[in-house]
Amino acid sequence: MSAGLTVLKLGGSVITTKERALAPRLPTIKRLAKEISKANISPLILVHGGGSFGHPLAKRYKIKEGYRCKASQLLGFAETHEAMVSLDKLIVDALINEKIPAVAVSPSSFVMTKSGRIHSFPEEPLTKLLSMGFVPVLFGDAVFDLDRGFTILSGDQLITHLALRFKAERIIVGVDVDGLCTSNPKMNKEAKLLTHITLKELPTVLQQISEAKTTDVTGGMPSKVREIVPAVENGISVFLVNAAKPNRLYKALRKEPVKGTYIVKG
Ligand code: IP8
Repeated sequence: MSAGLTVLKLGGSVITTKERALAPRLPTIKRLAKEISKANISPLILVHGGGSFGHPLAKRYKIKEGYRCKASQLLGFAETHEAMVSLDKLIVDALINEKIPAVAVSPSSFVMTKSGRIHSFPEEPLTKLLSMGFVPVLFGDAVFDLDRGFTILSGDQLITHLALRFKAERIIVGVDVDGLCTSNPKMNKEAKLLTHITLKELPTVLQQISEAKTTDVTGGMPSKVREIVPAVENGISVFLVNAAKPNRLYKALRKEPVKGTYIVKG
């Protein structure tokens, strides 16, 4: 299926289990690679989150806050990046196994941030990869920052940047819940799925979803959704789908009806 560019994010809690450090969900990663391959989408950029690979290390060494002239933090930065590279290898290997020409693109080697926000992002390599039919695979990463020395760049900031810069048609975010709900579905069984939500309705909903339980240095669902707002404002369709459930991502990629949340401009 060939259409406009799709930017797909696979959330860290889908591809890893957050109960233990450095614990990938290998059967899920393999299943998702199969679904992506079967959907046969082009062009496609894939971005994945950190889950139990990036976040615990980033937290331990306070990487997001920046360099405080501690040698241990330099090692912490190296370990955090290395953990993300190993998670990325599992994803890329699974995709290649399904005959997808996936190429790992490590944000820390070409993206610079300034106070945590993307500052420079040379686009030539990605433009070339996409024009040749490759599937670039990026990830939330420990990156170098003009003010802080280093920081953490979330996969969510990346997907919005990529979607705007490469004029994506849509963003699909694979999460481990059915979508945006009236409250946090992991804490409240009464939570109701919102299938469509406008930018005007978003602030009220985000207020209702507690951030308290997150172990992510980049914030929980509310911060992740807030990052995507500029893409929605620019007319890019955003769909949240439960990628932890078989076949949902496949259907979303194929534009078939499936449970999830559309975030629309208005
Ligand atoms: O899971 C953060 O990416 P995210 C990556 O998309 C690291 O927020 C290294 C913690």
